[in-house]
Amino acid sequence: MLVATAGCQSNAFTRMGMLPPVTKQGKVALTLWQGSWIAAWCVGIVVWGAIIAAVIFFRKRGDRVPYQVRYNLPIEILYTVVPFVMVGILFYFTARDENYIDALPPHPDVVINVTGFQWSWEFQYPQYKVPRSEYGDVTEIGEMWNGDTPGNENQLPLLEIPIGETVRFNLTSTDVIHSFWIVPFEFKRDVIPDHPNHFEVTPTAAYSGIGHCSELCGLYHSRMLFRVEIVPAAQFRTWITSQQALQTASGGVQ
Ligand SMILES: [Cu+2]
Repeated sequence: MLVATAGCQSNAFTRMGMLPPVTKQGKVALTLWQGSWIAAWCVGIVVWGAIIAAVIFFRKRGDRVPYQVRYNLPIEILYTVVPFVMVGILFYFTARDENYIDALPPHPDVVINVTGFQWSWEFQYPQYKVPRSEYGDVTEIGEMWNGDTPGNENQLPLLEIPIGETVRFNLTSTDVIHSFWIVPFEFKRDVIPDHPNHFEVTPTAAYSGIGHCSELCGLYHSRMLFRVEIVPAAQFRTWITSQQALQTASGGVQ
């Protein structure tokens, strides 16, 4: 079963539109998504089969009025109970997986304070005294996006996280509601003013891509992007050291 699921997760069709997951939690979300599709297909096949059987076996064969029936208690009980059972099964697996995905183990290896604002992101690594991403000034962002020239990817704020360690995200907003979305996490969470949100992931694979805001938040919402790099732990530590050196050089660390 595990082997079958692992095999399934590598195929674009069996992932039903999802990207390959890059975290433990993403794998769980993907498996829930696939399981829901399998359940939906099973229900669909039964329903389509019943419709086709009715069309074939109970079609009009003459002018005689068909045999009329009223009340069939066993069938009425069946179609009341079966949907409850189906909802119960979907509820069980969803609640189980949500609890896993939402779990916040007490001692994360890496903590990142994410601040969303119109229209960019700031990433702070408080454990390492790396107080902000190297880019993230809102007026510069505005200028950067003026005109039709696409922005330079290297000017986007950078979020770098290590493979195989637990990473805690603390999400806050300084203005309106945003939403923090890294597509292959198979997960997003709202970033709400005066209401800190949290979640934790354990990255399992290297990844390099673009993260998004997924809550319409104003004029430049669609351009509220950031770079994501998931790298081996040693490379992550080297990057942290280089960030600390940069901060010291610019004289800006408290
Ligand atoms: Cu936003």
